[in-house]
Amino acid sequence: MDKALALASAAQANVSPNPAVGCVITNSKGEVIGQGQTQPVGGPHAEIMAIRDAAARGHSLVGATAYVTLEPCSHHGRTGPCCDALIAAGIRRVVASIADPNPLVAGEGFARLRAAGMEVHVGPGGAESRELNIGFFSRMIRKTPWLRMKVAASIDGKTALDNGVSQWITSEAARTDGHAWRARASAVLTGVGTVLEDNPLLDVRLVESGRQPHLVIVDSQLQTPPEARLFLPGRSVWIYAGARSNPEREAALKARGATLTHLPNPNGKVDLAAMLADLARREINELHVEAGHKLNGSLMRDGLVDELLVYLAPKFIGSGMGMASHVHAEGPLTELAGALPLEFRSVEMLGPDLRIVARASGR
Ligand code: AOF
Ligand code: ZN
Repeated sequence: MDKALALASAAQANVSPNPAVGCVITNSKGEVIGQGQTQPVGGPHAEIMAIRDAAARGHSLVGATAYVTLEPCSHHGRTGPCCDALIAAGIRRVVASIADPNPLVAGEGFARLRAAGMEVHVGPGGAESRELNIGFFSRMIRKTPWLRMKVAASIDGKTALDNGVSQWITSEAARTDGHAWRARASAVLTGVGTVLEDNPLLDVRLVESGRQPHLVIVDSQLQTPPEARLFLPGRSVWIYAGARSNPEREAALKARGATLTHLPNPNGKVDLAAMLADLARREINELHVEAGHKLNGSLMRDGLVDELLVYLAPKFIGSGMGMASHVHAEGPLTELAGALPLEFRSVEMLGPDLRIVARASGR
């Protein structure tokens, strides 16, 4: 199963909106005779790749065991059911890490395998598989993407100087690592403030990647300039606006290929929770946020942040902007008990910087 998990992990950045799955098939002596991993969307699943691999290597699958990091699917999606392929191949036993939370599968895959007389064992690697596919599980179960907020800050928590200068607080090593996290996300989210200030690309370029995440912009008043650099060939840009319409600007942005959605809250700004639900409907699993202190603050205040990816540079800035502002709707905190509770998941050195992953308590 460790090998199957490693295959799944290697597929992770290429398979959104599908979960990354690995599959290893062994013969009755326990020798590996086939292996595979999920292919980019529309392509074969891990089990099919492993069955094909074994066949290409001339092995019979009769009586074999398949180790797979997710319940084999039982439905006809973009591809056919893996269950049927495993049964047809003559496999005798399936060891799976965890049930598929997709309501179209959700136990039906295991039931079908058992009905065909197969031995099914569920559990090994379950936590790891779920972690690899945390966005997929979030979308299927909570109907909202897994929201990971990336912040680069000085050791005193500043993300920019008072004059807005923020490039570059952290090192090249930290920025490259940031691109690896962008690459595994289904989409990158930013705010129009960042677009106007930095004219960023927000694409994946510092690491190899077979696909570019979609780009989502929170733009209440439709201020995104149609000439912004972020309109890259072949990349989808989704802009969420508030109540105000601006037909001329909308036409210019659509001409650049943007998809526009008005989702106003009662204040006429973007309803962020509704936007996340909409992004889940658009099959966004992990949403990687790189925004300024205002949008960060709104996401925090509304309890929408699942995870923080914080790069800390060994620089002391002293003045300047914090990671997020207006986090507390009631105004500045007067009691520490009101602080948003997090749990540290990991801490690592990247060149001269630190990377800290923290998760909202209970997520
Ligand atoms: C598997 N093995 O490797 C993966 C699975 O549209 P489709 O046909 O590609 O199906 C996508 C669904 O299949 C996805 O939502 C999830 O439930 C499951 N993913 N299942 O047996 C795999 N990636
Ligand atoms: Zn499948």
